Amino acid sequence: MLTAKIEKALNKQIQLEAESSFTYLAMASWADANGYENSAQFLYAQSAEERDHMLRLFTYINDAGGRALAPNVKVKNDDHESLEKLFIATLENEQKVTEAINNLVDLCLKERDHSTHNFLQWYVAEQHEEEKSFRSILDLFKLMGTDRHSLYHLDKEIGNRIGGDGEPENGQI
Ligand code: OFO
Repeated sequence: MLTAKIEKALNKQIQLEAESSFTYLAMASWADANGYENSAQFLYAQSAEERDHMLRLFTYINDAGGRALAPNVKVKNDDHESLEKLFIATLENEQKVTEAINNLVDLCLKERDHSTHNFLQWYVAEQHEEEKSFRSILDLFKLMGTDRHSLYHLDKEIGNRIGGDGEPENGQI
């Protein structure tokens, strides 16, 4: 049984996962429209992963006797100055999500909700992988540079990461 506080906090996390999903969808579209086809595929897959994260929360809340609420998502279809800037924004987004997960875990300890605490450990590990994944993409920009030739190869390399360890596996289109 979930306390009202935990149920509310889990529903807030649903909102955040949905926002991540749509943010990556908007980013994928920008990448697609700007000729970065492989990065676009990577981001479409990442968007699908975030939707899965959201659905996991739905199932958990409802299985625990609560009620998961469909999120109300407003997403900006931002223009990005460069592919590198776009990936800087992805890492910042992941860091924001990690902080939210950490706060949720703290709340579970405070409320003595060991079941939800246990459930959230999957998200703790996932956030570690996702931050690692986006950080390693940003390292590529430093290693390879950002001239046109480098960007062509960089985009290919990002595409190669789809389905690799800790990388997006679902939702390739
Ligand atoms: Fe949902 O894992 Fe990232 O944001």
